[in-house]
Amino acid sequence: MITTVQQHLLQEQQRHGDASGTFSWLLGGITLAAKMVEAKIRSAGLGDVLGAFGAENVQGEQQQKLDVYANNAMIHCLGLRDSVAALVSEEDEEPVTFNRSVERGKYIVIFDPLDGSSNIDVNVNVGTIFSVHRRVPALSLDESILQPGTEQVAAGYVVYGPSTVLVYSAGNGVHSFTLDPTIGAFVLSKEHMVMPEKGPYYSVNEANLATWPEGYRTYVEELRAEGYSSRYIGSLVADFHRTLLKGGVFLYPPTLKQPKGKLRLLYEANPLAFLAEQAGGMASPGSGRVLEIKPTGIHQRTPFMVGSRWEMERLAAVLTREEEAR
Ligand code: AHM
Ligand code: MG
Repeated sequence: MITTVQQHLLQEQQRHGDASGTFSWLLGGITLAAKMVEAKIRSAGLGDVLGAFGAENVQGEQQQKLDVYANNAMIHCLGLRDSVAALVSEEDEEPVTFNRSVERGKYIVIFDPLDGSSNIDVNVNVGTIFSVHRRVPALSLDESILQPGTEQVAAGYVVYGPSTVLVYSAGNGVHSFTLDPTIGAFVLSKEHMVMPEKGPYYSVNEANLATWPEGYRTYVEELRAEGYSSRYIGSLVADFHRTLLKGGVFLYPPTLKQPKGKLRLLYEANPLAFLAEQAGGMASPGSGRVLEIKPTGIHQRTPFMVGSRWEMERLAAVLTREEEAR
């Protein structure tokens, strides 16, 4: 028999002595929103769903109509759940709270509703990324939101590709589910995924090469010399998904234009770093762990390097070597 994502979560929770089901109810909100977004994406081009919405988000980026739709779907599907104290989205400047006492909400959900939106109009994979934190009663709501990634209770993403795949971890391994369109449910496809220890690909926007710190240039040159192949989709979820399955390394180093990196700590780097570590890989902002960064703002950016253990250890060694030579 099949196992749906909801059943899988319930089993996990029972194993961990939390039988209330609150958490699986919350994840149910995310999967419902994902199915709404997937339905919209599948028919993109038929209706008036492609193209710019006509406004900019807090990052000063053009919002696409599907960005707005995906954000509304997440807020609608999660906002009705009492267990949600606040929602934090790439598309909203401030955390979204609800007309009920924050004390009733045990969880904070942080998300990028539609990652890779520059790829929508050209029919290339996009995704939804999410991170779940516990609201800590002894902390203010803002402090609860700004907990480091190590405190995530769950994280995951949905990649809208040739099939729609959900990958999540609640701290006990990484599991993937494929949307079965005939029954409308995410069905278990891989349990306890392990990122290969070493892979064949590096993935980076090489157009920025001239303005990376020296160490990253040396590192990529070394990988090239060793026969690595290059892959870059420009949708973080899709580039990460490949890295999880095939191994290798994804890099978004500091650049002249984005000295603090381009990707966002709370809803891009942290959830994917959590998944990478759960699958045996590593994630770093240049040195140390992404998950140990103490956030100072909800839309803060970070350099983000993630991948197989071998490539990540090699990166750390090259960056240290370059640092010492200076
Ligand atoms: P978005 O959340 O506005 O879609 O932007 C994030 C995207 C990531 O999906 C991707 O890894 C990165 O931006 C690509 O950036 P670039 O075009 O600079 O290579
Ligand atoms: Mg994004």
